[in-house]
Amino acid sequence: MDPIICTLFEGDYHLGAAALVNSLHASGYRGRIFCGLRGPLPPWAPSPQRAADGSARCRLGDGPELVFLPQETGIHFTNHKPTFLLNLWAGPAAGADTLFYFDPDIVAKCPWESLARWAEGGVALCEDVNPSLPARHPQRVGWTSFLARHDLPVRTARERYYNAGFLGVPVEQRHVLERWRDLVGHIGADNGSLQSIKHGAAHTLFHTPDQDALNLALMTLDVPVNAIGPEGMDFAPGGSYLSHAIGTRKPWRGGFLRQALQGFPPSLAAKNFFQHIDGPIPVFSSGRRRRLLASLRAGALVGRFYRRS
Ligand SMILES: [Mn+2]
Repeated sequence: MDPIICTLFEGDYHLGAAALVNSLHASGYRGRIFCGLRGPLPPWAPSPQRAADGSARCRLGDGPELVFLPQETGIHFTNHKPTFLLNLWAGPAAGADTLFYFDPDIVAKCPWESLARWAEGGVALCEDVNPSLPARHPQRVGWTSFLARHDLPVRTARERYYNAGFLGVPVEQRHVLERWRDLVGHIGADNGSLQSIKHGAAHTLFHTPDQDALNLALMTLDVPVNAIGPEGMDFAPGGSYLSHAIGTRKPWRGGFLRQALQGFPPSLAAKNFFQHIDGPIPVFSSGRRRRLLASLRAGALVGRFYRRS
């Protein structure tokens, strides 16, 4: 079976998911996109057909087909990722040769063929904002002791730190997801909770539990990683694959002029989000669209003259 794409969203992240779907449509992807969600179906879903099990599906013109799957979990969605992917493979996406996950604050910038190639023979990943995490970094030294306590020896010396907002997993490497899920559980037990995306300070052993767990999983396995540097998500200039609007200033919430006056001009990811707001899913009403674009232009103008040093 062909590759499958999935994402997870709740609250106003459905606006980001709509832009993600539009960007995948623009890339030429015409397969299925599984949307795990909490709460009601997004208002932009065109005439969804509901099934008895609570799921719903709809098709966007000539594709892709969207399948909405309500998720019953109390933990933060970011910590739910590996379980969600494994459930897909065990159920509605059974037989898929590759599973791609995208955060709803990501848009694709390149043709689908380039994204599909990313996961050939290895786990597709992108390096994070701070991409260097040497094998003997004190953080990894702490992680190694943690792994030993759970009878998991380090099998591969990793030097880079990957972002967990996007990944592509070929079926031969599905065990990465199992290890990732188990480690999210172990870290949750250590931290006392899986309710939040961040925990403690940056030097805390597990500051970003789900992403740290993915990086730990890679230390314990000898799977090949097909990686792009931080430019792959527009964390650095020169990228051509994805754009990832990380942090709390989500582009669909606007406020660009105010942020620019505070020294935060609109990010490249914010600008790329607005490349994908029109179709096939209209993400905003025409009035809201106009106000957001005016705010974006004003923020960009201020940002040319004024930025935080
Ligand atoms: Mn994200």
